[in-house]
Amino acid sequence: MGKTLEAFIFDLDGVITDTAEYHFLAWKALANELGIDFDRDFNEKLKGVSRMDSLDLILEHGGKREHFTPEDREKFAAQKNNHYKELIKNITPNDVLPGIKTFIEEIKKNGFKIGLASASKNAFTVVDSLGLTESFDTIVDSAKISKGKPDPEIFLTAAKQLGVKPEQCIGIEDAASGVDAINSAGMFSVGVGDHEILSHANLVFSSTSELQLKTILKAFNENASISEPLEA
Ligand code: B16
Ligand code: MG
Repeated sequence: MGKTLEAFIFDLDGVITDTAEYHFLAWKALANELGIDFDRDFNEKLKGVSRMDSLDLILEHGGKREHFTPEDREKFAAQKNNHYKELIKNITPNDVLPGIKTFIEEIKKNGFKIGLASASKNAFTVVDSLGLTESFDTIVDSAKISKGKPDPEIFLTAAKQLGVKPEQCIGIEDAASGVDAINSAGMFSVGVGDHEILSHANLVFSSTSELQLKTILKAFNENASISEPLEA
């Protein structure tokens, strides 16, 4: 028998809500203060990447990695996070990205489970402000995850918490590192955003408003029958 689908595992920033923009603004402010150029192209590399790893990438990008002590780096990360926390204070249920609420309802109506696999330590606060806490069967606590995306750990943890196998899951991501994490977890990957950036995904939609359960299920089932030998 082919694989049976049991669950959808969502990324948060850039998929459920546009906090990706707030991360960008907060990192840009810090980078500029440190005299480091920071544009949207470079910001792509930080999507889905943990706070400290993002800071290291920025310092490296500016050729300043060796200029600062671990204490300085902790201070910079805290500064960025405080700025980010200010920016997300005004999040309301109206900030859920277009199409996501209906998509989640459709998933639930069809009896699939829903998990959240966000690298953000602010995920619980953001989901709460969006009024979506009850929509998730499980939310992974990123503080308990030791390896960031593209490592599959966070997606595997979400599947485990849901009590399903990775191959029974579909992961949804806006970041290349997140798509790679889903693929390494052995799940079916759906990307939302730029087709070129998300070229490793099994299926890509240009925006959240285009997410279609029917199309995803069809692609998942086709993929399942290709990747498993047919029964005699
Ligand atoms: P925090 P996701 C990720 O969330 C963001 O994409 C990434 O830009 C951010 O650095 C990371 O969370 C850590 O966030 O500083 O709030 O702990 O896309 O995995 O939902
Ligand atoms: Mg994301």
